[in-house]
Amino acid sequence: PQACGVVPEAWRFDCYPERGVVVTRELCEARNCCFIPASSFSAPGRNGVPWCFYPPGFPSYSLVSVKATELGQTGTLVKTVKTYYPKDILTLHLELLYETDHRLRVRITDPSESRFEVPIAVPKATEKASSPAYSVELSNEPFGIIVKRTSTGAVLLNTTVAPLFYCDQFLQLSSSLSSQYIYGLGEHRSSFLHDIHWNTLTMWARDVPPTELTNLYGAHPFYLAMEEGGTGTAHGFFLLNSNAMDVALQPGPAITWRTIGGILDFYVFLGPDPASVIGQYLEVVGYPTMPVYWALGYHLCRWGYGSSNATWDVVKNMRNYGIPQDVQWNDIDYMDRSLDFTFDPATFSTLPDMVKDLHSHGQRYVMMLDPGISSIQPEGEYWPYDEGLRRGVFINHTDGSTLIGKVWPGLTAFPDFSDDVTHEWWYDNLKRFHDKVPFDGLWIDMNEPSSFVDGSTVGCPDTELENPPYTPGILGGLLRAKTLCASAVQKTSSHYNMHSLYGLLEAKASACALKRMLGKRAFVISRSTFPSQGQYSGHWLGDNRSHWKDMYTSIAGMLTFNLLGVPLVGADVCGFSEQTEEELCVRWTQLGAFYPFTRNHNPQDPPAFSPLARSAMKQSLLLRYSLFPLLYTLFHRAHTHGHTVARPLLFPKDVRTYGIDRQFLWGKSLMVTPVLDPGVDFVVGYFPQGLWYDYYTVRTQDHRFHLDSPGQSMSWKEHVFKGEELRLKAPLEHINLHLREGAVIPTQRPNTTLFVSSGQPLHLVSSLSEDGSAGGELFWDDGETSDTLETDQYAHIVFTVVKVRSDHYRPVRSHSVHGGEGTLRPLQTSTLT
Ligand code: MIG
Repeated sequence: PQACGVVPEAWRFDCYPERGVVVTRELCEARNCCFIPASSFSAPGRNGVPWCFYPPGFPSYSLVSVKATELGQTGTLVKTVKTYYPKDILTLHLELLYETDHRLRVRITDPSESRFEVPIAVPKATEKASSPAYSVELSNEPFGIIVKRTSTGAVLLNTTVAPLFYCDQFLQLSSSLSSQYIYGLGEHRSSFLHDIHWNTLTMWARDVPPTELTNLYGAHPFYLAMEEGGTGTAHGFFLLNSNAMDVALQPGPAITWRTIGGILDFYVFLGPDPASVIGQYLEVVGYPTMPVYWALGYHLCRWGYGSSNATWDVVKNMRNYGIPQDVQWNDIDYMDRSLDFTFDPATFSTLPDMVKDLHSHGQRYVMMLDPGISSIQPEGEYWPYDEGLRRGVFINHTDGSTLIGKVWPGLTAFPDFSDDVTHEWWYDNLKRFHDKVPFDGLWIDMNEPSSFVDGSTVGCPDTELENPPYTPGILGGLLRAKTLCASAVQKTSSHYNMHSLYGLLEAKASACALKRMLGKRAFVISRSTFPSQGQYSGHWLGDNRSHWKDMYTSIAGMLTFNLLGVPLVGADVCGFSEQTEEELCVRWTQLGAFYPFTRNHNPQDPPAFSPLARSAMKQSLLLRYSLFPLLYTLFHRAHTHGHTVARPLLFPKDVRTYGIDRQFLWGKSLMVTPVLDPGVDFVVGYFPQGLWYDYYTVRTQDHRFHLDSPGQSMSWKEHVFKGEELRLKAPLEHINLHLREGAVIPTQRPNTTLFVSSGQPLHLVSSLSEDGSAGGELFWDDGETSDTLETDQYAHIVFTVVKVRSDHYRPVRSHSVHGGEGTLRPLQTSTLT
């Protein structure tokens, strides 16, 4: 092909993305692509300029007819030249849906045969948007869609940059990006701001300790983008597709979505600010659930307590030291021979008593369940399997036999949570177990699903689903690596299509069962996740290590899951694998006190450390508990408006904040600047423009800002930041917190459980802006009844500080938006002082 040389490196779209192939000129030209070894050193393929790329004019689809519809437009796409992959679909149906003024949906489907679509409920528009913030241009030859922001003319999407592929098992769509500022695209271990320098992010649920450039436990094909030009405007893009896929970022800036099934069904969200982009995305996939209050307390867990008495001892120790703890957990070692819905009759014989003791202290109990159900117990001895077989709940091979894999209990079958029959069976199992051990919530692990044998004990058939013409860059190189056969049969569709939905559907089954059984809000924490997960569960970030680096990357993970609609998220505090050290564990407990979900997992509970460390940990947990009214209110905002709880320090007008992931906010006002390095007693933080108060001093009414440099205390009034870095004091027992101007936040005197602290008087902490005003709010209810909003059993109070003449007294006015003495059924009644 001619004109290869005119394609700038940054705009070369990979024509040979297959791994494990040395791409030669011959192979490349057989695809009618350009072959130019890149000028700068880079290996051909993954992490550099592709040597084999599409020439301008590579055959693609043409748009042959367009007509207006009630909601937008439809059109037909045709193609005459086949691609180098099998089963091109040469005629396609295009549908543009102007769903709201801020949301455009585009669907490209096969008009002659229906294809797999992700089984999650999305809103159905009934009317075309009347004044959309976007305009759509269609290019006919080659076909492409160009979406612009009407107000600025910014191009948000332009799919004409590379050919469109639509083969049965290879669908590829490329687009220019409006800037290099891309966030989201979980689940990966990376910085919060993605690197677009030839960075391919693969999605396919996988059990693996978080590693860079590897597909991890969850799949989230959504990104948030800040637009170029300092306008501060943001938009979002969501590809509603669950198949294994690559998302290739390149410096163009451009993106390529390469998925091996389903349809192309995507949304563009117009924002215009990052928060509203996220809200618009969550309008589609669902707002996160309102957590039960104790979900926000401190959780302790360990793999290998070994006995219920050892577990109980930890709880008692925590009580003796007066360290807050709401929830005690057990890992798989509570089970009898790792069998779900059993407990070890010898080592965990006192488990029911321990749980009762927790309850009598206002504490809760959560234990692990794995999806694999042992298939090798003698008939009549293990109800979950026997009954599961009877009801046909397990995933099968194509020949109808039960697929058997291997997990902790040995050989196991896997429940198909895409089937309602399975939900009923899951409920029955939970109920039977709950009659023995009255647990309060569930920890669902290994639900990628993970299996220690690839595919099944008898392998997998050699079919197109098992060996697709193209396999994205998944770890292990095969779809079945450490999981089930792709060809396995589930009620809704093949495992090939359903794999990455396993954790979502198990969480849904678990949350629904808990709610039905306990009559309250369900608590579920899931390892594998998919869009809309937040409706059913929270997430922990998996098997991190006790390393400083892992503590740092947890912030990006937490922020990313917040923008993906799973705000109840945190990493294993102090690290999961390897041995933690005291200093690390203190710093991590401080940071963890500001994870929306804070759980210490492994042999490193606070009482295990020196008095100094223990007291520092205790202080940070008390601090968290004192902020519970704020945290709870933020979760209410997430639940009702799709807001984030932990939020990036992303100030749209300040490009210097775009990459910050060593600091973050709770809501819009409380800034957390943790220490992330060993051996230091200071930390450098960025202060965006405006007035910031040191939380500890404002809390005690002393408006002085203690600065490390230039060496003296400055009055807060003298320090309006212009957007600058500051070196802050951070001795071991201290985590820096700052309150942004204009806030009123509700707090409470802390205690060792949230049940007790929520009965303490409420206090307001306010940080006035320069004009003397401030505002905030409180949402309060009984903390555990479902749907208190719908049933009017809550209070919502708005606080405002208004300017008066006196400089010293600025009364806070509170205004009850809803509720009051009569209707309020709080956890415990609190008074406002
Ligand atoms: O193969 O249940 O991520 O938190 O302690 C390991 C044992 C299985 C992985 C979880 C981890 C848990 C561990 N599990």
